[in-house]
Amino acid sequence: MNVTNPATGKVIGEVPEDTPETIAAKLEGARAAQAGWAAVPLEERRARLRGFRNGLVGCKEDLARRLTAEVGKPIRQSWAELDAMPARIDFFLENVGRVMEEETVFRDAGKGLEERVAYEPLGVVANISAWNYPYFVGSNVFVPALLTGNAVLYKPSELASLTGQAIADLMRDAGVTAEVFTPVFGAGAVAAQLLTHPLDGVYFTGSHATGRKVAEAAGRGLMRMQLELGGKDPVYVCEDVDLDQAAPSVAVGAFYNTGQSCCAVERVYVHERIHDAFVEAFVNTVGAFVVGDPTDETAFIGPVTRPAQIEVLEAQVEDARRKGAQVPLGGRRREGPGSWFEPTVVTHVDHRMELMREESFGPVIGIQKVKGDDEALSLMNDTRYGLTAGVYSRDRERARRILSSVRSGSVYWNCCDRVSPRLPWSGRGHSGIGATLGLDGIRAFLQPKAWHLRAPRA
Ligand code: TXE
Repeated sequence: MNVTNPATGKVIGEVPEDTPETIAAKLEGARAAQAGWAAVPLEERRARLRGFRNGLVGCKEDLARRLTAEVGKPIRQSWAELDAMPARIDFFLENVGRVMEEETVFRDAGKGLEERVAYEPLGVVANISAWNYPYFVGSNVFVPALLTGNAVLYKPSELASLTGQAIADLMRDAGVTAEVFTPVFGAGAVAAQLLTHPLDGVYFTGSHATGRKVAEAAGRGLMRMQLELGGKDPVYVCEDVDLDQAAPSVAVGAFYNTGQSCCAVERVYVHERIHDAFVEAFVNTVGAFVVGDPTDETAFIGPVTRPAQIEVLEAQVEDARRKGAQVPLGGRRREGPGSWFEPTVVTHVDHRMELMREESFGPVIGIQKVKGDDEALSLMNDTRYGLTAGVYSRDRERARRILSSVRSGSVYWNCCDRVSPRLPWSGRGHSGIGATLGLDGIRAFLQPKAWHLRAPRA
């Protein structure tokens, strides 16, 4: 399987693609190894995952360059992803013990009866992952899965295979064997083949369309399933904000990682009283973002990682134009090698337009004028997705009122495009099922066992 640099269109590497036979053999190896791994004392499992964490820190520069080469992420943003990894892994290391702790929930000394709950790993789980933040979205699954005693078959995105390979190598160096953490390489067909096997769980990060296929496969095999899917995340900017703070904050939330974040701002609603001034400040901010060679430290916007997405962006902008929208900035693909799309701001939009309904997942954003909070809330909820939503206002109570009525897994006041290892990450509706991160994101890899214990009569 070739690996292509999206900034140049050049092939930069090769990865051996798995076949039905190698997948079956890997699964068998994982099955054989899992019980032994679960029997390793938690302290030792923790030590090995700490070794993985330290390995990431030790070769940060190489890993960042590799990530930038294969997905086109601007180098500063590759560094930032790697810099955030230790704290993320530490959260799991520090909290796995208390989540796994057995508890006595009932005791009757007179009858010699005790009831206890214990938590066991699921067994062998598949982690099918996305390319946009391969370290984040991968480790959200495989770190807690391994810590809790599961074996993992890790299928990185075909667009981030070199990074997947590097992650697998670091695991091995840290003493997590190739059977306990097994990479599986390939595209959709390989992932689909993997899911024909009897697994104990599938943890998927990716698009809604693929998530549905994974759900069907998980249903057929009756296996535990978790889906972290896309979004159409809204932000509402109230009339009381400081534009110099709000406009750049929302612009970065929309265009960071070239707009290819699951929680990127995808729709902006602005109170009519400040709409024009906000658009001006927003366009000025976005117009100043440096677009270019992602290995250059000044670059803020890089190529679109998946070439086919360029057509989606073009079609959304074209559909919006046809229905009356204006495009004060960008709007076109950039010719030349690689896959590039101009940072694009679209105004005078409404919900008849694809741009305001379907995930763009690229450097394109629509801004819509609203009359007030009620209209903003009803538009924010006019979607089948529900990953994140934000309100910018000086008034915390007003933001709380709006955000508590928004259907989404995470809500933000005066911030956006933010993830914390301490908080559960989940989606409503088409944005997914289950939660990663937080304590829920550790429990997700465990199953309870109920112990009914009766002491023999003396
Ligand atoms: O997804 P794809 P991508 C979302 C983000 C966007 C998408 C981008 O919002 O929608 O992910 O990631 C494999 N059976 N999130 O383009 O194409 C494929 O090989 C089984 C949400 O990678 O769906 C890859 O490994 N698997 C998020 C994986 O599915 C199949 C965080 C994803 O591919 C398959 C980050 C099949 N039939 C991104 N076909 C969150 N909510 O946390 C393909 N695959």
